[in-house]
Amino acid sequence: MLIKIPAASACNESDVTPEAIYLSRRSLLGASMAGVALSALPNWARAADPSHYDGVEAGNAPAWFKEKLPSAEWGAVTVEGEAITPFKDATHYNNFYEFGTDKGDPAQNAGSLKTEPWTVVIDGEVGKPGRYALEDFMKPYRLEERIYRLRCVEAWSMVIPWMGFPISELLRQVEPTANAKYIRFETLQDPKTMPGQRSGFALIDWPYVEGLRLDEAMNPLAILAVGMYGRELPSQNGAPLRLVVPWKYGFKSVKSIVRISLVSEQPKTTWQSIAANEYGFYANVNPTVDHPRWTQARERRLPSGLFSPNIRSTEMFNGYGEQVASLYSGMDLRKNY
Ligand SMILES: Nc1nc2c(c(=O)[nH]1)N[C@H]1C(S)=C(S)[C@@H](COP(=O)(O)O)O[C@H]1N2
Ligand SMILES: [Mo]
Repeated sequence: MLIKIPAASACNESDVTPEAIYLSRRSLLGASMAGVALSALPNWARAADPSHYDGVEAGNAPAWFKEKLPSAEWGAVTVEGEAITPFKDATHYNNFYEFGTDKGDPAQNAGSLKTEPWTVVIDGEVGKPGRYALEDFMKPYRLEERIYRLRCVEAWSMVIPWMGFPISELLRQVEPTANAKYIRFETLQDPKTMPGQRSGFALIDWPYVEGLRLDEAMNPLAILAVGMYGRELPSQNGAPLRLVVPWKYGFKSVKSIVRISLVSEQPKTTWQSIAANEYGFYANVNPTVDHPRWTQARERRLPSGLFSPNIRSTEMFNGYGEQVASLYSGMDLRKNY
């Protein structure tokens, strides 16, 4: 008798294209996950030292990054008792629609991104607006390693050792005015090097935009990252400068930032503009508020095999409630999803 085993691709999200289409599939996958027992957590944690990360592909770090490495604070924030996702997975399973909508597309295509020279504009409601070469923009900051969970709205997650600095330190430099209520981040728009911006397929009105309330941006966990796994950011992970807000769904953590604006009104953000009923401005990780088409109570911690899925319960605020819950006291998180 012939036993039918589904081809790996039949259940592999990496072969699905726009998030919208991928999402309709999620409900099927969600149903099949319902009966799966939670697998045991790996109960080992690695020392936070870049030499301990296996399989890290050597990069080609700019001089300013190399100069900052010796004074970096390793393991400034860590995740206890959860394995760090292998470098290979963190760099080959990506969402970066500027380079294509398949999970493998960014690794394949982001080589065309030119990160040197790179300019960052600071504007809007600030005392000190400016336009900086990245190496000048970075001068005031010491790098910290922040090992954070990353929970995508699509219900998969990773643990990634980022290198960056708190946004609060940037805000101290640029001096927001009394009118500044939100911070808005914009990704590079360059159809010449970003093939996803040349096709209308992703439904995105480029450039990709994200934002935070000013008090969220001031929270010590909110960082701007320039590296991961002890090296500079690989292009597919949002080189050379990206946001990381670990208590929110991954789509808030905008990549390859060229502009940071302090604004008085809540910015119009990319995924909210595409489907406001599915993706809110807040996008706090919340296992009790399901996506309209699938549960957010569980997640696949990558790497996760087709036949031995590594499923775990999703934590409120992605496990960072102690640090961030007070930002939302008195707010209805069911409405403000
Ligand atoms: N500019 C831009 N930023 C982006 C995205 C994108 O498509 N474009 N995808 C987001 C989503 S949905 C996630 S889950 C994270 C993924 O980050 P990673 O690939 O480094 O894991 O990046 C976010 N930042
Ligand atoms: Mo995501």
